[in-house]
Amino acid sequence: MPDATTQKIILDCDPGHDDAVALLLAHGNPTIELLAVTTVVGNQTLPKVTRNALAVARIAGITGVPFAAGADRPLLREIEVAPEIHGESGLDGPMLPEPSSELDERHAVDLIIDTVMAHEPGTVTIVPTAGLTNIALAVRKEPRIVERVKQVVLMGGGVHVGNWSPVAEFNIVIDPEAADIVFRAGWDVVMVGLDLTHQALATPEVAARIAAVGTGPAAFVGELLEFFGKAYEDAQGFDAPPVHDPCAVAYVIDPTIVRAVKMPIAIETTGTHTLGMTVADLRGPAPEDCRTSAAMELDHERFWDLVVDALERIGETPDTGWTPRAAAETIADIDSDTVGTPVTPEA
Ligand SMILES: [Ca+2]
Repeated sequence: MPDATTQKIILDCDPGHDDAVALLLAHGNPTIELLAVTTVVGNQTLPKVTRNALAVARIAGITGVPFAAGADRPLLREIEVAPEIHGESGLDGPMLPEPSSELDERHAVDLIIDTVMAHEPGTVTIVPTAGLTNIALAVRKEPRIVERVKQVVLMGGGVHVGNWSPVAEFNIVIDPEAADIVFRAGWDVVMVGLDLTHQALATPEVAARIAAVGTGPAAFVGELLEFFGKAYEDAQGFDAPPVHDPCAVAYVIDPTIVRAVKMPIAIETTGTHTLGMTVADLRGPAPEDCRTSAAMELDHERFWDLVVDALERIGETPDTGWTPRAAAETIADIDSDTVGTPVTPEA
């Protein structure tokens, strides 16, 4: 039951392997009350990431939470997706079940606005783990959300480090104008960027802890991380994949897991070589009216403790519509032994 320590959040995402883990963490952690989930073009096209969000919801057993689809393109820029990291589906690796729930009929922007305005001021945190198109549109459509929201804790950016360019991170650079609106809106923004998320590596030890949970949803996360790890190794030379998005949820659950530093942060929207850079002013002490901060250090152990704990609490879920790959292969083996003819897996 929600109580005074419960953190109400809206998760705005583009699943996305790490978005899926963020969704599972938000669902499984007892201090988070997930009010709504919204999707936006990003890692893949809007139809794909929206389908993925609903598939993850089925596997995780998330019911009674509205899901809505939002912007299918950035404010000004052409669509840029990330198949080299997330595959053609946006969530390659595991076999995905058909969604078993319907989308909310509202546009994501309206669901965000309605949800914020329906709750007490200062109680709702927005957690964007994707491009900031939906959030920028919500600010423009209903500016009163700015003073009503408790804080915005977003995965994106980095203090002068990048992954999509030398100095720009994907979520910011795919819609820098939207990011500019969000960072300048006047609410508290915590930038959980690459400085922090590159510490959230899913090492073999982490994978073993997740596997040891022994449930379907944990096996699903294992398959996600296996694909994600290979993609990160091939695309960016990582030994273990940085699992970005759940870091933002973890900060909301327990800010002591993260060291965040107050600093002015501006979004570069015109740079020839620096488009999408989150320009942080490190010239020290931040001015009194500074509303932005950057997450710099992660307690790796306690972060993964939260993820494992969430998976343990989720446990087995009914009607996932999902079969772990190992089990699917075993079934195929048994069938071929029994029947004597090879079984061709369905596409
Ligand atoms: Ca994401």
